Amino acid sequence: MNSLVVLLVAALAVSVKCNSEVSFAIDLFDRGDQDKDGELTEKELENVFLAFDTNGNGQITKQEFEDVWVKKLNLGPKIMADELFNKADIIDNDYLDHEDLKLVFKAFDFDGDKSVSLNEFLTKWGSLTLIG
Ligand SMILES: [Ca+2]
Ligand SMILES: [Ca+2]
Ligand SMILES: [Ca+2]
Repeated sequence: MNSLVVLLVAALAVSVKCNSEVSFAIDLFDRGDQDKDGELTEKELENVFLAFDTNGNGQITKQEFEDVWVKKLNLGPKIMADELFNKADIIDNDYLDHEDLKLVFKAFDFDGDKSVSLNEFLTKWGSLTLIG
């Protein structure tokens, strides 16, 4: 897909969502994009992973995910954390590890350039049906 198509798809995906949901997604992207270059790299996603892996054992349990999402970062209700956790747990074994992380990154990186742009992020995010 060329970037214009990606842009159009992103615009379509976000247009059916309410504004608060889009700004929420942009806020999430912004938190992950530590060097603020408008792209999420695998390294930046890895840092997000580390923030959730509170005991540092390389696995994020649902409990850890909920605690960080709801209490530490105050991003939303537990039910939303649960749903995101289940979507991210692509290798369905009740914890998130680097294998899941790789697949999540791939799912967002539509053009395969090893970097997730804001458009890619919004397109994928718009296709996730989240509660709230
Ligand atoms: Ca970046
Ligand atoms: Ca898993
Ligand atoms: Ca990309």
